[in-house]
Amino acid sequence: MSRALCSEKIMDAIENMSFKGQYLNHTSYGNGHINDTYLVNFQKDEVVIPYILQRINHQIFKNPEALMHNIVAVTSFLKEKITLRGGDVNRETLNVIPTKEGAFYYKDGLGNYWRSYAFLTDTICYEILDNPELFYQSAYAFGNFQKLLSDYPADTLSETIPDFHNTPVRFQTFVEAVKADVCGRAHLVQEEINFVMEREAFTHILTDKLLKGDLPLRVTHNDTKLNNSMFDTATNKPICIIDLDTVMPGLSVNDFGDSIRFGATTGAEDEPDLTKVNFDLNLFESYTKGFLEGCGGNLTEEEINMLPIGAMTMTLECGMRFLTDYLQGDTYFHVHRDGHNLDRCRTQFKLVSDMEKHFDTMNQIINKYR
Ligand code: ADP
Ligand code: GN1
Ligand code: MG
Repeated sequence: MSRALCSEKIMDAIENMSFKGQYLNHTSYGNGHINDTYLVNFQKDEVVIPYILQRINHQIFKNPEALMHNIVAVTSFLKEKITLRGGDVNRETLNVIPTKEGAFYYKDGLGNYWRSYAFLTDTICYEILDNPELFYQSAYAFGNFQKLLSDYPADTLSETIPDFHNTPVRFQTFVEAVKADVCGRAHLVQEEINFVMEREAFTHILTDKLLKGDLPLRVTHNDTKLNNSMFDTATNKPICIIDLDTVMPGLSVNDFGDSIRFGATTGAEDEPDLTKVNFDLNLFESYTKGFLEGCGGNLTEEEINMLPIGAMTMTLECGMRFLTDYLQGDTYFHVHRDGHNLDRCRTQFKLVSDMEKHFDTMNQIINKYR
């Protein structure tokens, strides 16, 4: 989409949302890799009202209608639980702002899907942190999110991305991308390709356990990055779990693992200097403690046993997905520079190597808090 057209389409979407007051301005917002996110400001009676407007990435989410149905159903369910615990439904879950026609999304003339949320004011979104206490808090929130959804009727949820965390399927897609090599980049990343190939057997551990019934299928978030939890500026504790596009049946250990790969590190996900990227066992310990407490005794023995494998699987899978996207020409994740996906892939593989070295210590930490 060209910039001018894009701006015109954004204004069209804004006009179709039931925002209150007069339009002031809008700007690109956040660091999500998938959707196009905007902050839109309106003014009513001298008060500025901010909104989040998102163009849903419908190349990735093929059925935005079913996706929005999931989100509205899940947030309604969460609101009942939040009310029961005496919480604030306007701050502790996402609130979809309907279109002027009362729908949960707006489809424009070009086939783009737009949705809007109330903006969570007085919150901070951390992209990276080195503070174990804050990471503990994030872990508690993601664990508790899963606990709150433990009695959600899973069969009513649509699978918004099929095989999202099916790591062996991700491996196959990666192998096909290497074979096809549509951009002629494979020769540049032979070391990274070998890194994945050597770990094929590892990619099957969790899916095999799921098939055998050793791990339960639960309703999970599936994208538990630190920047998908919003911290309250007043308390510096997470107030709301966001980015609910991938809430669907999944494995609890993957929710644990996805947070670890993004957060239990000394470097950013896309840090080009790998000497700055190390697996941080202190942060791992804080997250473990918080997640197990947040899950509130809901996890089985085997789920707890598998937490370190979950961390390694999600880190390897994510690195493999970045590498696949690099090979396929950067069509999935938003990129902001040449080689961006390759830098991201390398940080993940660095962390996998570190985790392999510290596997015994990870297990000892898990045993301390089980
Ligand atoms: P993506 O799927 O692209 O990651 P997200 O839904 O996570 O999109 O949104 C991207 C970023 O926008 C978030 O990391 C957060 O910083 C910000 N954001 C999203 N929703 C809200 C909200 N309701 N209030 C305030 N900020 C938000
Ligand atoms: C994407 O949407 P965002 O930026 O929170 C991706 C995750 C990856 C992550 C890597 C729907 O998350 O699966 O782990 O990037 N989301 C989707 O940073 O693919
Ligand atoms: Mg996000």
